[in-house]
Amino acid sequence: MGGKSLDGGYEVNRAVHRDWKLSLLALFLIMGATTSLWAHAILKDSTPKLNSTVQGPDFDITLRYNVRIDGGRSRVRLVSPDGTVSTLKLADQASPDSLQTHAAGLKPGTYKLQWQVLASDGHMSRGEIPFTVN
Ligand SMILES: [Cu+2]
Repeated sequence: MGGKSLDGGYEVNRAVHRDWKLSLLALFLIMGATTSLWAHAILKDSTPKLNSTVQGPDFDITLRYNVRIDGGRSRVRLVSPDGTVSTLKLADQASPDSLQTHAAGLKPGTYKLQWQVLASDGHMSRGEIPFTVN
């Protein structure tokens, strides 16, 4: 039982199997890297713009991305100067790559928008937009 030729054959089989798994892993890594290059949501433009000053107390907020995003699974939160965080109610998407909402009753000070969006490829991205209200 278990002669040299059988053992040898087993070793070869295992080596081939391992190579096949490594190739598959490499393929998935390459696919993942490629996908992440073109499909994650990247903020292209916003109102207010990054580090800009806007006139309060009320103004519209628009965030535009490089890809389609799922508005139903995206969130925009407003961080007030005192650290209070409130979730802004999103309007219906005017275009598939953008989010719209509205800020009301803001006193002068420094604020931050925290966004979290689900891109069309199923990946979440998040970011912050600091801005000032006059
Ligand atoms: Cu992605």
